[in-house]
Amino acid sequence: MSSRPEVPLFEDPAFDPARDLAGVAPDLRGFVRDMQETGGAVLDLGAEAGALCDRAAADAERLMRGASRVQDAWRRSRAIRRLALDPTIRRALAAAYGRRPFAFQTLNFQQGSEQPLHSDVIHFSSLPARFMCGVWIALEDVQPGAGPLVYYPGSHRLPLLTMREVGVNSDAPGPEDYERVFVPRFATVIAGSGLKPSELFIRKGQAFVWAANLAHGGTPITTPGSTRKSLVAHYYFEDCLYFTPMTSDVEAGRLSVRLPPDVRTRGWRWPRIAGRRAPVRPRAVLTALREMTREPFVS
Ligand SMILES: O=C(O)CCC(=O)C(=O)O
Repeated sequence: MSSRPEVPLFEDPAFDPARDLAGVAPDLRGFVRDMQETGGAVLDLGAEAGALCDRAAADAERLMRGASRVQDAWRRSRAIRRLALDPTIRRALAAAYGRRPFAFQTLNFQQGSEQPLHSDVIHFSSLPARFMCGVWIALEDVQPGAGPLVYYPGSHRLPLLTMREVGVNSDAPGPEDYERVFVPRFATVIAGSGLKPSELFIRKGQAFVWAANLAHGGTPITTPGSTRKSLVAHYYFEDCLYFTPMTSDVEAGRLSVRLPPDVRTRGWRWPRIAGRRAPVRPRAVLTALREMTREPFVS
């Protein structure tokens, strides 16, 4: 993997299966093809994953102390860290993106999240664009009524929306603009796209990979008290610039550049542009330093 593509392999508008799948290992061609066609694909993590999922679920529950979500439990759970570093996932992502991935964040859920529809790219973006993805790992079989993940196959091909494009006229947008303006506007865009939703029913030890711009969210929980134990790991790819569009003025070129943690090394990744280290504001370095020593937190 010496030359770095500027577009993830499966996101290339000129993707040609006959040509582009020839360089992909035969057992991963179906995965890459699914990513290309729908923006999401299922992976089986193998025979040992079931026991690891049980340990990850127990660790997450202990760290949640009654809450329903914990972020970055990988810092305190070997099982969660091992799942985020799973070699099957890393190999598949490297094949689909053409760059090496690294996990930078984990989220564990005890119940369905009921999160509004969104695409991750407003939270975690990169230059070159779209070198980011989420991986949703089922820590138990997903049951109807437990608020399964919903996603819109094909939505990864829609244009990437910025805060200004949805109507936030600010050079320093923030989370409140996201809730108030972005979320409803995004729902309207998806409703108007003509795309149809799919719900995700996968088994313990399976993982669903979603492309950075794939629209997804949590459906309502219709069986009160049901659990939907899951682990979401977010990945960036090597040698990119990493930034947060939600707090950036993309059109003006004012990007909230970040130094994402690296789950494998427990350090961080310095953002790079065209093979060189990118300049980073001292505040971003301080944030990264704080992140390195932060305990998992619940919400
Ligand atoms: O698990 C879910 O219901 C949603 C998770 C999600 O949207 C995310 O982590 O980005």
